[in-house]
Amino acid sequence: MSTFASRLKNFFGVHENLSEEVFEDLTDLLVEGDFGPAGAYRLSDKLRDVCKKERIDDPEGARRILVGLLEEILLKTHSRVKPLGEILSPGKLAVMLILGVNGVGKTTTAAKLADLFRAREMRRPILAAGDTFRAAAIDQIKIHGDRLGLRVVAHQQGGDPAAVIYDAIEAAKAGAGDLIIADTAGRMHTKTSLVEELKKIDRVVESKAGEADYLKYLILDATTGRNACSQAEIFKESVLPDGVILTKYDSSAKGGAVFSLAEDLDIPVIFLCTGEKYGDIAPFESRRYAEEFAGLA
Ligand SMILES: Nc1nc2c(ncn2[C@@H]2O[C@H](COP(=O)(O)OP(=O)(O)OP(=O)(O)O)[C@@H](O)[C@H]2O)c(=O)[nH]1
Ligand SMILES: [Mg+2]
Repeated sequence: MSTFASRLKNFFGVHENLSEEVFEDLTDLLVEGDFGPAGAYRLSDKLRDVCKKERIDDPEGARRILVGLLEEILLKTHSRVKPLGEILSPGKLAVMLILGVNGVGKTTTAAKLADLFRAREMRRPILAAGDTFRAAAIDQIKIHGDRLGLRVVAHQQGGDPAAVIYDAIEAAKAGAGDLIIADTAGRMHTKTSLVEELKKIDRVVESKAGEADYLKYLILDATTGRNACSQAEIFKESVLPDGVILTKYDSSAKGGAVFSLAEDLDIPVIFLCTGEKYGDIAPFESRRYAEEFAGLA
């Protein structure tokens, strides 16, 4: 259990009844847990209303209601997320574009996804070395390719990333694979040229992929708290992500930002990553996440 989850657990444990103060303190605590202030108020108010209506007067009962309300927030966006086995259309080429700012875990996650979809969905992934910007990025993805025994399509450093992904799609169409997972360079929103480059990659993939499934995953680092929401907001303006993959959830993340992603930005989390190994990735589960956040799991 994360430090924050145990604080939330203890919070309910120390109160004997549900005074007004409890709801006020809960609002503050939710904000500390990376909830947005407006969302934290809304949630506390709703919890107070439900407790009143259902005549719940004990903090443990309130916590059970809270978990239900947290799950409800997630389900607004997560009910449209398909289970792992239905993410990709059978027999169809698929392209996954991996996006995010520097250091969030894009390259590692690209390799994890390749491993997961090969093992669980019998896919034949090709890794596309779309980070042509950073020195050593191409070698890094080639190392993953070697370890996993996967084909890697790469050009020279400084090359056009859209061209790399174009070639990977060509290779797949020629029979080398049926799932392209394209790494990209980390980019900050302040770098207009990189944002423009991203739009170009998106246009090229969109037209080249044709009938293929095309999924854009935004990688967010759970330890960055509310900053993750700002990143998502900015990416959403240039390339709309189909979903988020939340990394480093193992590293004492508080986790409240995920509720804002759903409630304010309408972006669901598709996978949760909990470590550096290939197997440390799993489909996101709303109920479980809500329980863990509230210190119930
Ligand atoms: N603990 C933990 N570490 C992770 C996770 N995912 C990635 N990492 C680590 O985070 C660091 C950065 O990962 P990369 O995959 O290189 O990140 P990136 O976004 O490709 O980085 P740039 O290409 O430099 O923008 C590495 O040390 C990874 O092992 C995770 O889920 N948990
Ligand atoms: Mg990288």
